[in-house]
Amino acid sequence: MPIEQTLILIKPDGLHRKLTGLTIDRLDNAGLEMVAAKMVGVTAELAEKHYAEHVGKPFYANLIKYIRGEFHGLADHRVLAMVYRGEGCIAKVREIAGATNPEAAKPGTIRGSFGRVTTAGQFENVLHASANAADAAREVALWFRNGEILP
Ligand code: IDP
Ligand code: MG
Repeated sequence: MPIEQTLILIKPDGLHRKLTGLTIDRLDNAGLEMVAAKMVGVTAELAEKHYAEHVGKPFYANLIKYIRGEFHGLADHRVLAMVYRGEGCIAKVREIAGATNPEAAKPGTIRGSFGRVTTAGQFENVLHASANAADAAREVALWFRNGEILP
């Protein structure tokens, strides 16, 4: 398996519910290595670039509010952004994260254990993890500059 990099975001619900440590612990125990990390204030522009593929979907407007912390009262619209590196890292992190819809995610995955679907139909699923190699390359470049990632 190739050595890959992937983008992980601890979303506002994950920060609000203090699930950062648990998430990092699970990634550590899967043998994956953190090679970059920073708190980021998510501007509307960054949120819209990150979620460009979802423009026009019924959940899009709330998705932009969600990733900017507007449902969780977070100061500065913050998320924790990280890059992980390792063999087959992209698929491994998706497996640890679980399916997009927390109701469908396997028990024991982060989303399956801790995600929720709100009464308004919003998926609050704790973390973002790049879905494939093309997304990972685009997303890592969107959130981090070269010098911020360990060589
Ligand atoms: P992913 O985060 O597992 O890659 P995507 O399909 O890329 O899933 O969707 C991005 C984010 O948009 C999801 O993590 C979730 O927060 C939200 N989302 C996706 N599909 C729905 C939906 O059908 N209803 C509400 N929110 C959704
Ligand atoms: Mg996605």
